[in-house]
Amino acid sequence: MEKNFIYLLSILFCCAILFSTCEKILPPAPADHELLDGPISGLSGAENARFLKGDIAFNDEVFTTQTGLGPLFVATSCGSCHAGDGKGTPFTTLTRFGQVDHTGNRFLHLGGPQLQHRAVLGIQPEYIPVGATFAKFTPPANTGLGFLNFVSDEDLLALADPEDANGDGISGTPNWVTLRVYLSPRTNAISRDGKYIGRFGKKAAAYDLLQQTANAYNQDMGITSNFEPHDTYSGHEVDPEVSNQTIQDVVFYLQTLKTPLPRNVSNPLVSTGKLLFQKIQCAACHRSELKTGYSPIPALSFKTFQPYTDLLLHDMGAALDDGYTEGTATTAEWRTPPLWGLGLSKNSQGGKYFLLHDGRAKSIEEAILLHGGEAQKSKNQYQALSSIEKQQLIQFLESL
Ligand code: HEC
Ligand code: HEC
Ligand SMILES: [Ca+2]
Ligand SMILES: [Ca+2]
Ligand SMILES: [Ca+2]
Repeated sequence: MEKNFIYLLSILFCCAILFSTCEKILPPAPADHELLDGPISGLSGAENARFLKGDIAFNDEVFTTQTGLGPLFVATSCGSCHAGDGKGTPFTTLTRFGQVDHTGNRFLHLGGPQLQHRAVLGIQPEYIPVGATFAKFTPPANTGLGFLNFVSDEDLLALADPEDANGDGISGTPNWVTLRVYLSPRTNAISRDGKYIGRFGKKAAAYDLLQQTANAYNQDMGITSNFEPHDTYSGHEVDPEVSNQTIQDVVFYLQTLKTPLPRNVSNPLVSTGKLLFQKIQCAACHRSELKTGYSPIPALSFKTFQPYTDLLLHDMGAALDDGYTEGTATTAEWRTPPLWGLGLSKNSQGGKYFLLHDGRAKSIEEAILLHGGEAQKSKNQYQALSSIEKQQLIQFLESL
């Protein structure tokens, strides 16, 4: 009897511990304005249904050997790296390798540019060849991509200043990329020497969301399609393992993912911080406002939005130079990342910040302090702010 009582007590005690630790481990369910996954408003019923189909393919479809996984791969589903469509962590990085000069990638015959460090049973995974330099990439948040996709080339070129004609030390340039055979140029596309303006990926080397998607299936999961039919292991063309329809549904899903909503906008610290952001030149690259041109999706057509990017490449200095090039992007050049959703990025990063292309910055301030090159002057101005002004600027960034 007494034994049983002690037994019961210890069970109760364990439960209490379990519950109290669970409370600490499980964050409270996020409110709607804190969620990134969800469609933009203004979609038709048919468009919403298509969004859902893409959502399922993106988040729920986990590939296995039976459904075509590999033989070389990095992960088994889009959602495993892009959880909740938020930013990923250093545990979900991709590695790409090449060399320091920008003569094209000399390691393509050795599995470049992307490393597949996993393989199905009986196949040797890849390793980084001797002599290759490499960069690590954390997954970006996939929010508001449709808006970025439908900004006109003309608008982007108007933001570029390759020769720094206005002398502010900032010279954004587009990444001019060769179109994959299955891509067609967007409405009113501008081309130079047969190349077009890339806008997705951390070096802006992907032309559009179709390229990004077909490439991710192929390179990240070893899933071939009519668009990217070559098996990454054998190099041979093989039958498609994902349908055109599914790829197009995923593209539609990415295009119609909503934009993060700013929070605490009426807080005076936040509005002062916003003014400082403009004043110390952050907004010269992190452009607060862009607009879309025509889009076949009416909810994306001719809209103004606040992404805090110019989608252009900037030389960020020696500290961020990984010795890896992509398209016309040199080793120290990175595309300005959109800052919308910055304050929410911790939600998908285990409550921590992992910022910059490889997640090396553990706080917003650390990310700013790693800015160099074209952003050196702006960084200096940040360092010259009073500690109260720094707090205001960071509160503004956290409100995005
Ligand atoms: C192994 C992890 C991983 C998997 C799996 C993965 N991604 Fe990504 N994704 C990344 C990383 C890392 C980047 C940044 C790559 C770059 O900058 O070139 C990225 C970039 C993107 C972007 C560009 C966003 C932007 O802001 O430019 C899109 C869109 C995207 N992924 C969609 C997908 C889709 C669709 C799938 C599944 C078919 C997928 N990803 C699978 C890691 C992953
Ligand atoms: C010359 C253009 C330029 C200027 C000026 C600039 N940035 Fe950036 N910023 C970038 C680029 C490019 C990156 C990405 C670098 C990388 O990933 O390695 C970046 C990254 C960031 C990040 C990390 C975002 C993320 O998602 O990882 C933050 C935060 C940021 N900048 C804030 C600022 C602030 C605040 C200022 C003003 C003090 C500023 N930036 C000025 C171009 C610029
Ligand atoms: Ca396969
Ligand atoms: Ca490879
Ligand atoms: Ca300039």
